[in-house]
Amino acid sequence: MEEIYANADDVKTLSTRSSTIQEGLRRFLRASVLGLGLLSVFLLAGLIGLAVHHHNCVQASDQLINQLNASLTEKTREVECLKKACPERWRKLNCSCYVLSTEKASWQQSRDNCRSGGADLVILDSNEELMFLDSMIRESQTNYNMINGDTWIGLSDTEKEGTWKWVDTTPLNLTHLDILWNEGQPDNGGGSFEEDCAYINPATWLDDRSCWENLLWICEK
Ligand SMILES: [Ca+2]
Ligand SMILES: [Ca+2]
Ligand SMILES: [Ca+2]
Repeated sequence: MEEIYANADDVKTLSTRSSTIQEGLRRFLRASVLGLGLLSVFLLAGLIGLAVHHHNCVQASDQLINQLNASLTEKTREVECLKKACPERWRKLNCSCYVLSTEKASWQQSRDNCRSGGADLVILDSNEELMFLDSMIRESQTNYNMINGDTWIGLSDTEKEGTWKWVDTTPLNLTHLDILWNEGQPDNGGGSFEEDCAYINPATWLDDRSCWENLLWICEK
């Protein structure tokens, strides 16, 4: 009988130990899962951080390459400009060559004359160019004793009345230039002959004039 009780005690002890071991295992597993979960979160955060860093680095290097390319293009253009030679009698400013006529012609004839020399009637792009043209015309007025310095430029509204376009088809925009239409101009002739071609005098204001009239002209190439 005593032996049976002793065995029952042993079974109880074993059962208690087994429960303790199982509980320990469960805690260990829970701790392990929690630890692995935390580790995964840290790893994921690290990977995201690395990916963002990599993305930023790629973006920064792309930006740098674009800047270098733009700078190289600009420098190449500057070198080409410096190397560019203008024909005899032509004057150079930055990347362009200019010549002012010594005779007078209609706007279309003036343009044809420019084009036969690989140029076109001048397009006003900058105030520096305006000042340059102004001095060219004034100098010519003195040298050739030309009282009237009215000079055709590459601007007309022949395609559509009131819509002024340069000879390269870009629309007129005077906002960045120190030149305006003369007072009351353009007036398209004010009811007499139609005026569809523009001239400068010398380069201080603009006016429209009948294209068939004979004026000086400036070519640019
Ligand atoms: Ca120009
Ligand atoms: Ca007109
Ligand atoms: Ca006019």
